[in-house]
Formats: sequence, C-alpha cells, structure tokens
Amino acid sequence: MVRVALHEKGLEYDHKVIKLCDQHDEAENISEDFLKEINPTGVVPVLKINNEFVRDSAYIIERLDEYQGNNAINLWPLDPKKKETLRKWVYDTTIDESVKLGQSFGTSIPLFSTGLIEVLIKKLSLKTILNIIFNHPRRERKVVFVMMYFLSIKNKIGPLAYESFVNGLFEIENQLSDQGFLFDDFGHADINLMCCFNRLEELGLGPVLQMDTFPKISSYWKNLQARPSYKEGILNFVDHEQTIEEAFPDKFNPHLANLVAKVHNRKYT
Ligand SMILES: N[C@@H](CCC(=O)N[C@@H](CS)C(=O)NCC(=O)O)C(=O)O
Repeated sequence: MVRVALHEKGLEYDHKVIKLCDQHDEAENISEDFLKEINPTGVVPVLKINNEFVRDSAYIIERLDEYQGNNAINLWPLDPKKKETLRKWVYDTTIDESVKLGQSFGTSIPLFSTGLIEVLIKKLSLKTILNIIFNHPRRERKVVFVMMYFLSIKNKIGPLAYESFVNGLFEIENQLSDQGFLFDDFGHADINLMCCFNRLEELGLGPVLQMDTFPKISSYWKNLQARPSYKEGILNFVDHEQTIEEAFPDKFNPHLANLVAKVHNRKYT
C-alpha cells in the first residue's frame, strides 16, 4: 500500500526488503535491532521520513500525502467531513490492529492467506519457531504462527472471515461513484482496495470480484489495475508465485465456492 502511494504521488524512495519471521529463518522483523530501533511491534512497513521512523501503513500514507511529488495528486480531501468518511474506509480496508482479525474487510483478507502462510511456516526451522515464541512482540500472531507450525489451521480460519468479507463487498458496490472510484477522486482507500483485490487474485479468489452481483466492483478493479502504480508498486515486487502455486495448486482455493454461495444467499434474502 505504501509503495503504491509513493508511486501515485511520484515520490522517490529507497527500500529494503525485511525477511519476515513467518517466511524466513533470518526473521529480521524480530531481530533485536529491528525491534529496538525500527519498530517495537515487529511489523512492516516502516518508512523513514526525514530521520523519523513512521509506522503503520494507513498512518504512513496519510503522512506521505503532505508531500508534493512529481504527480499533482492528493490522496486525502481537504474538507473535514469528507476526511472523516474517508478515514472510516481507510481503516476498514487495511490491517487495522485495533480490530480483531476477520472483523473488517481489510482484516478478512489475511485470514484467506492462511493457506499460503502455513506452507511457509512449516518450512521454518524449529529454532525460528522458538525465536518467534520468545521474541515476537505480538501475542495474537505468535499463537497463530506456532499453531500453524505444529498443527494445521488453514481450513478452519478462512470461514471466520466470510461474513465481514461478504458484507464489505456489498458496501463497496454501494459506495462506488460514477467516476469509477470509491469517491469522486482516486484516494487512499482505493490504494488499500487495489492491494486487497490483488491479494484475492493471488489466492484464487478473484472470481468473486467478477460476479454479476458486483458490476461496479468488476469495472472498478479494471480501473485500479490500469493505474501505473499497480505495476510499479505491486506487480514489480511479486516474488512468491511458486509458494502460491504450492499453497493453491491451479489457483484452487477451497473458500471460493463458499463465498460465491454466501453472496448469492445474501442477494436473495
Ligand atoms: N497495521 C500494520 C500491519 C502490518 C502487518 O501486519 N505487516 C505484516 C506483513 S503484511 C508483517 O509485518 N508481518 C510479520 C509478522 O507479523 O511477524 C500496517 O498496516 O502497517
């Protein structure tokens, strides 16, 4: 999300990929230095703006909008009322850590990713799992990671997100403007949804975005994919095709049929 925002604004940046503890034995996000100097909560992204470490993607993007890059675009409106409405959408479509996983549209997507994360976690060494147990600052995540290593929870977790996810789709369909974005102009929440929808495609859940029930969402998704920032901020950084194929062979995702049925049920009741 932050990379897309940087490209939308035309701001230059340097980047360093942090090897996360749920994917790599290097577990850089829970190293002593990272926790002490960069982010005590052990998550990415973190953006250093003029020597200040700014954390949490939603906040980072809001801060970035204060800067003028090569493109004349504002991701936030000036009007305080419109700002408030956008804020609700931004936090509903991101990993908002003040809500439980699966309780909003944004936090439902990671629950569908569990098939992918479990494949990666099972490849870690026991030493890394012990490192997570002792050093990961986030209790909720630590428990999930450890359960994935020793057991298998991937098929049980997705259904916890069905309701919020399906409600979210209907809300998005209702909200979409005639301009083809959530509001009159492309903005912060559209960036979040670009990332959410892209992840759904990767997980083999893209067909829900093409359902007849959601005509506005399907054309909205095309608009988002046509933006240069989609390629520059997302596609150019994809390096996990092989793991995705391993987790969802031939893009088969067991949640797809259930989600399509939920959308139909909700439509006809
Ligand atoms: N609210 C945070 C959530 C960040 C987040 O969950 N990042 C994930 C990667 S997408 C992470 O760092 N995972 C590593 C871990 O939890 O150990 C944000 O939006 O920046």
